[in-house]
Amino acid sequence: MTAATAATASATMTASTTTSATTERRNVTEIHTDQAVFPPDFLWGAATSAYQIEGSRTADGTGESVWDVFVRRPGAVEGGGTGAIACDSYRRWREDIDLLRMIGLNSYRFSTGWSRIMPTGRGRANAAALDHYERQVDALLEVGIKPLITLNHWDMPSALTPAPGRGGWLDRATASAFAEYAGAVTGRLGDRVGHWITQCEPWIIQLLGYQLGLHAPGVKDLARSVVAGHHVLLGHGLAAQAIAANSPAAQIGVALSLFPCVPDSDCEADRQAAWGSDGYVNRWYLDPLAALGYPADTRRLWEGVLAGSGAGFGTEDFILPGDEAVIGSRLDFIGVNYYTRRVCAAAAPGAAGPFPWAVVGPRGDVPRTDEGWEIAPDALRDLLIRLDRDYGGRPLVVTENGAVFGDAPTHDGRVHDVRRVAFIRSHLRAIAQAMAAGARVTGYMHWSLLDNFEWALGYRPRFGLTHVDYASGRRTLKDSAWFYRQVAATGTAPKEDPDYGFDG
Ligand code: IFM
Repeated sequence: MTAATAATASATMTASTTTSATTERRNVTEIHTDQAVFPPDFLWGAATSAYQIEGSRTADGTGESVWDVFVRRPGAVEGGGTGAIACDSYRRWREDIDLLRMIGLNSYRFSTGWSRIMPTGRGRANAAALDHYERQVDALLEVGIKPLITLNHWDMPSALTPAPGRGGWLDRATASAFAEYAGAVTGRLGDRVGHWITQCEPWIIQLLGYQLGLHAPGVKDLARSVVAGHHVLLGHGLAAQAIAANSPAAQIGVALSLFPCVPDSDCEADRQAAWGSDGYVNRWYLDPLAALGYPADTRRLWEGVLAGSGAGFGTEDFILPGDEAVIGSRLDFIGVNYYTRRVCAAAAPGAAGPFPWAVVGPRGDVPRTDEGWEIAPDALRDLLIRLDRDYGGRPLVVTENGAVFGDAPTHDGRVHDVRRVAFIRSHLRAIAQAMAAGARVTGYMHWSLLDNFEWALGYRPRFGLTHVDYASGRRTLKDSAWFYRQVAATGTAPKEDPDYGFDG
């Protein structure tokens, strides 16, 4: 995408929205910066999640999670992978902290296991699991690493899903159960942890967990997925109240999977398609969280989908009076999980499916990760500028950004993942450009510290700064980790791919 088309897309979005929190506009074509220098208090971190790295699924009285159940479905996970061992981090967490120290990071985003702490979903919290995370938090703080804790990174207690296709986020009461859990964790750790991320990727939970059935709990029901998505957001609002009660100074946010939606062409139909897709993927979550209420255009879309599907209910049946106020009651920062963009065109006349757009790109010979995702750092720059403009200038934390590159250790024992180095460098420069344009970006958490369990894709895709040999659990810092170490140490992202010294 050229700067000119980015500016056009950005302008289109602004012109179409009626909910913009600020009238200030910035012209992305005017950004020029050769110096990617970050402020001294910038959070340099890496991210993981409990189910993806921990293993030890029954340790310390851990309860069964929806993922423990889902991985048993034949064919649910590529290669038959499960979270039984993963990176063995529930036992090897001290080694993981050593990795963070070796990379020189000052922050670490990880999640507490929901089903470990609330084994039966509700009621008494499991003290042994809280002790475990308390030890981890204290050890991080001791070495000067700030913990950013995610509360729901998808390992809901299976006790909250009483039967296939029932319960979970389909059930309004799950939002209260989640707030109980948030209260239990922050009751123990709220005096020491400054950043809380309630939900990880509400859209992905709704899409993969309830619309397409590709993630736990494996529900495949478009109409009811909208109900689930609403309850995830309601859960954020209720949890935020519980966190604030225990930790008044806490910074509370949500990690949103944000995919900039850009039109395939300049024609009006494609621009409308991109805006519609943006509502479905991004604004449906951002707007209510930022106290703007659900966007009217996407709500109309869902009304049409629900009516057309014969669901027998409309949005007013589950978005109850007062819900939007709860959802929008607290958002101190926006967590940005950015991987790639969506190129959208108007759906072909007569095309099957409920949505009036089609994701048609990227087209042609664009740079891609080993998973085929387009590498598009400029879209991150534009996204950050837009978030700053449209959502009240809130602080933005890049809570995830990363890529699948399959590099393995070579004869010299090192992992020369030079494409990940280039990926990190280009995305950091994009962030710096957004900051130069005024966006308040306060941190960058690379996904991920470790190669780990990539959900339905199992252990094949490798996202880590650290290579994990799953048979032995052995960790090897990749070249990208050494590069990132230089960045964190100097607070500067170089313009060119570096000739980095790997002394380690
Ligand atoms: O591994 C996931 C993570 O759990 C949520 N965000 C996207 C990552 C890569 O797919």
